[in-house]
Amino acid sequence: MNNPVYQNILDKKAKQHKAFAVLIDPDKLDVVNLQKTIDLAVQFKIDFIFVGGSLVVTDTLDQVVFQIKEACDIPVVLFPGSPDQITPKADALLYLSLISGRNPELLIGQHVISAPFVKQSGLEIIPVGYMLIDGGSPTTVSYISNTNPIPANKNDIAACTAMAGEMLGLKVIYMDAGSGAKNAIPTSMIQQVAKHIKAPIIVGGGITTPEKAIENCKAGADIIVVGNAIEKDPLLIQMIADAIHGLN
Ligand code: 1GP
Repeated sequence: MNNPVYQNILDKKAKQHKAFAVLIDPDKLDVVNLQKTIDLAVQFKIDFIFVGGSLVVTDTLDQVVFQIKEACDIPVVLFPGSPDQITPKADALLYLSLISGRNPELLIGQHVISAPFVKQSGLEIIPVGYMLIDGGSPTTVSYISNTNPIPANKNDIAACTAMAGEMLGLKVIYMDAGSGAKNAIPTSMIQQVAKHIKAPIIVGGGITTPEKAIENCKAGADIIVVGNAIEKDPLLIQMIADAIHGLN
């Protein structure tokens, strides 16, 4: 199979199985805490491990992915904040186009520059329409990307953006309030987007409770991503995993 991770996402969606992705920021975890997170992810049958951050300042990406791959079979998916956050050791790459923004560099510019390098990596490439939604305060992503997020009460803009992304051929839509967002994405916005597209929907940013994860899944999210809250309390992995998988 050429696209095993994407196919895995599609298969889960077809069965209406909701998935949980733990986001690991290579800057934030040392070897011991990373191992603890991996062990919990295995124990509670996490579906995907996303690796990345909007500001990866250390050079540990390779090492982090290597450690995860050595320890488990959970698919490792790169969620890069910039084109240099790529390692062939991962299973797949979320190839992000920041479709909520109007910064040409993040819509296509950086992709052109890094294309040969990305292709050479041999990674499974998953084209993703990345939509930043206002989470109540400026996030690293909005600052670094120099783009405005979609206002949290503009469901129609979110739906039209997602529709356009899907029609352009993007395979997955990622709705993100940004890491550590004060407010997670409103349920009504997820519902509205889900009503208008068939592509799988990833939702993340500011999700800190199992209740919120369930609410988002019911609204139409296919994959829930949690990073920040788990860095603070790794035991949340069990609670959120049980909540999401309890819906399946
Ligand atoms: C951020 O969607 C991810 O890009 C996860 O956000 O760190 O707030 O869980 P949190």
